[in-house]
Amino acid sequence: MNVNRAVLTLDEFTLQQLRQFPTATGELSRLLRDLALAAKRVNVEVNKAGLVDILGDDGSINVQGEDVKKLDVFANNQFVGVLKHGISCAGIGSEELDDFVVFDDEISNNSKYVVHFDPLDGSGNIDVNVSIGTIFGVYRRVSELGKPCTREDFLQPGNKQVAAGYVIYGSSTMFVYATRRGVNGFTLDPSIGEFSLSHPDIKCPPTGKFYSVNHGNFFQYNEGVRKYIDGCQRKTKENGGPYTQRYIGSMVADVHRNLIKGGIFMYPGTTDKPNGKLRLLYEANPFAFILEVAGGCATDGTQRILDIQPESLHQRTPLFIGSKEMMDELKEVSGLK
Ligand code: AHM
Ligand code: MG
Repeated sequence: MNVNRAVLTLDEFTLQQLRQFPTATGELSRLLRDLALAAKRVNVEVNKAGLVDILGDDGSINVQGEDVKKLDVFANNQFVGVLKHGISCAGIGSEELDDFVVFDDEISNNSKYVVHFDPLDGSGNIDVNVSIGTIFGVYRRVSELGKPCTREDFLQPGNKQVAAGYVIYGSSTMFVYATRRGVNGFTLDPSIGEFSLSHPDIKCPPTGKFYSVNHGNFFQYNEGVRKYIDGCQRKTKENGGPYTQRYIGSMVADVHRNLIKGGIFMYPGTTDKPNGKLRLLYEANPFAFILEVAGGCATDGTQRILDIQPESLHQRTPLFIGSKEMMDELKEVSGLK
């Protein structure tokens, strides 16, 4: 029977991939299935978020604020829960938690992977109905199997990721993940409650028209970055322009658009915050991995994001990421590396 790959579910797809490696254990497929399950649960709550205004006590800013925070915590609990109760993950690092969590039970101690995630990125956007997302990076542990995982497992550079992905809770809900073999996108089909393959083998166009940056910080960027942004505004038909500036303020949505359509996303260091805002382990690294597999690249301005040796769970990094040719031009104009 001929299976139309456009309707393969996420589980079917990962199993199909697995069949090409007869020695594989299926642990990564299970891990992805666990993450997709948590994503579906979060999706249900995110979709109801607007009702808070109707159902809340008095609709004051305070109540809304607390509720938005609760959704962050809810999302975190869902992802921690599926990974802890699954059989593929030895421990996690999360934006929501102060420190790494080592699961330390018999099954988890024999699991191959550790996962970093931001359970609900861009959550400041919830109360205005703008897309938000989940971001994750998966690493093979380096510590001895059979024992609790260690700090060393969590502090590996991004080039050691075996998989990375994101979920976008937008006009539709998508689950996109990359392994070294490719990037594939799945859209949630609400009628069957499954993620179905809608964007096979995603490649980031080598160039595009979108540049995404917080212009409000313009005068806090260094001279090279300002020069590049100035150049983006001056692009004409003659040199690949004109460009369009698009900045949602929700990294998952901004980078997703640029991945599909071609573009560049920047969160540079500022005079106030030299390392910018974004976090290395669960924001920059997963996207850097995905973009590189798709043909793009990512830097902190001095080196490849994926080569940074992490020192702590919540460390921040400047981030420049996107289509290959636009990144080359950024480096040329700004003097960044
Ligand atoms: P968060 O982790 O607190 O949600 O912040 C991360 C978000 C990114 O999704 C987005 O790109 C960035 O913050 C926007 O920040 P700014 O408003 O400073 O431009
Ligand atoms: Mg975040």
